Amino acid sequence: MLIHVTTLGDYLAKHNATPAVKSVIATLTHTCEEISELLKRGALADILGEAGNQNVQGEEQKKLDVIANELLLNALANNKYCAGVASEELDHATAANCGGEVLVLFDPLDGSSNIDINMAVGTIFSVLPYNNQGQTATDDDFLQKGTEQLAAGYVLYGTSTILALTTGDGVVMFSYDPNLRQFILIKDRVNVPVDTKEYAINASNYRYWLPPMQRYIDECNAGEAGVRGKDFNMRWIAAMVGDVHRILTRGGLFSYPFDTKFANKAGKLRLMYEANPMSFIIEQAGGASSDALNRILDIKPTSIHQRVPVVLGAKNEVEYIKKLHVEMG
Ligand code: AFP
Repeated sequence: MLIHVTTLGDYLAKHNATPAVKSVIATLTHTCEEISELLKRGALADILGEAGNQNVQGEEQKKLDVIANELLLNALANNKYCAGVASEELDHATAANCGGEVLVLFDPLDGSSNIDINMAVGTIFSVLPYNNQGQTATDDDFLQKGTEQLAAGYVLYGTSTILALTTGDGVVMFSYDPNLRQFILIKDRVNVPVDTKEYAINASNYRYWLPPMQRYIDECNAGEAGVRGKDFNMRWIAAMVGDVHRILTRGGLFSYPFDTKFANKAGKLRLMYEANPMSFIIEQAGGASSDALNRILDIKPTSIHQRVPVVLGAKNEVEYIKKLHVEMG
């Protein structure tokens, strides 16, 4: 029996994105296949543990952070359409091919604290237009609003390897078939319900949050007897890719809100490698994304490693959290 499947290649061939966008998506996803293979072998591939150095954000790098970063960098450097690359793990953007048409940004290994405990991690990517063709790309070329993104996606390395992708025309989802060595289409219209009874937040930071966020979580936790009139469930994967994937699969609300834990950080998540691509995906699936007050995709970046508070998922919850922030000041 011949079963017809749509591979990522089939999907891209029919899709009306530019050749440059299709080509970098193919390069990114091929490299993610390699990362997925390494993760499957784990300790046997000597990829677990610390790399012994810190990234630009002062965070300890894991071996796999470094390996995934290098694999992606090398692959994109050889893609003629890619003018430059910015990574969460690099101090500055790296110029690639000055004749290129697009810039690629990525978090090579999101959720790195999960690597050594054999839990879900992911790769997040974003594609922007390159507006200085013929010149060498610099950090400044990357400082574009999220609304400018041509494509965004993530690969979740979980019990199976999943790709979620948008080029601004809805969200599609693929599952990697290790036998065929191909991503196979599993959902062609992903939809995030406007309401939910499930939230994801690192509640150990409660004392550092602003009062409106404390109030929101208090109200959720008061359940049916409280003002929300319903019981909420809580989940936290400690890898944004995993939490966003759950929201794309069964709905929900995710937040890494503003907190006062670290004086120089407005939140933990990076605008350009995490918040923008995930916000593009969530909005394209019918959800909403904000920094609690403003739409993430409208933020004009001032630095490639900028951090932002993030509230995303079910539209009505994102709106409700904004209302609390407006009312409570
Ligand atoms: P890394 O980018 O360092 O792997 O961190 C992952 C992450 O930015 C995001 O994916 C998680 O939602 C969040 O951190 C988890 O943070 P906590 O460890 O504070 O819960």
